[in-house]
Amino acid sequence: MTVMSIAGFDPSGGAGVLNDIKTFQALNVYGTAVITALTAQNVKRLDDIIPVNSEFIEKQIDTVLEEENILYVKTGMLYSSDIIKTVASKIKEYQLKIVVDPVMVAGSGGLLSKKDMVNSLKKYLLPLAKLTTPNIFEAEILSGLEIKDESDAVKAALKIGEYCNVVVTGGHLEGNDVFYDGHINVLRGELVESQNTHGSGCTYSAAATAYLYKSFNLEEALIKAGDFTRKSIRQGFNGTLNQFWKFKECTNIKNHDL
Ligand code: PXL
Repeated sequence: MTVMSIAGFDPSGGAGVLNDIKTFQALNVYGTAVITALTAQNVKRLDDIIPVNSEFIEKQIDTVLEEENILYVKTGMLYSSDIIKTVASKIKEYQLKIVVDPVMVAGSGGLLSKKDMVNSLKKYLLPLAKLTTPNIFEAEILSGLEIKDESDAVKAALKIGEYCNVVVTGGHLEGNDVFYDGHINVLRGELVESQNTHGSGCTYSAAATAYLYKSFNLEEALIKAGDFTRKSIRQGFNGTLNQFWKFKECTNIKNHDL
């Protein structure tokens, strides 16, 4: 039994499926990964995107599920309406539990989604989700509301909460996360001032998925995911996080002494 990330490929290693696998691994969870799109990018800029065709995405999911018993899926960059429909139908077919990270733009600002994908996300995928993890920008698009402070984030969470449980992540809310699962709960965090944040949304969502897989309840999983992400940002280097802060023999950081 294990988990799967269905997301884009960021060759810089900071976000997308590479980030998700690193996060799962650091939390001692075996990860599988289905790629929805290739990107050419680094922490500073997004150069290009090649989406994977839906038929091939289906094949990746089907072949992995032939051999692996997947309990939780985390979705990241899905790019288009077509890919969302494909993924949603596979989630239904295999009755998988999903955490949806509604990825829309890269940390560098480049667009990672087509315009029409937001409606499909709401129509096909969010109703199947156990949780969605928008940042402020994504929560504004999903709710249609402007978010300037915590009370706006609460309003947006209530709106998005019509589809599924939601946590509006607090990178821009002084580090506090607004969680709604039928009740509003503000998870107090602390804002980590750092340049090493490329992939922080992916890390948070993947960590929440790993903790849910380990049978923590939603609130516990989110508190732990927030803690894990803050520590990974603090240990980050050259623009990205380092999820391997737990390990004494850390071979994953970019400034590792050879
Ligand atoms: O952090 C959002 C994200 C998700 N998926 C891919 C990305 C990024 C950000 O750059 O590249 C593939």
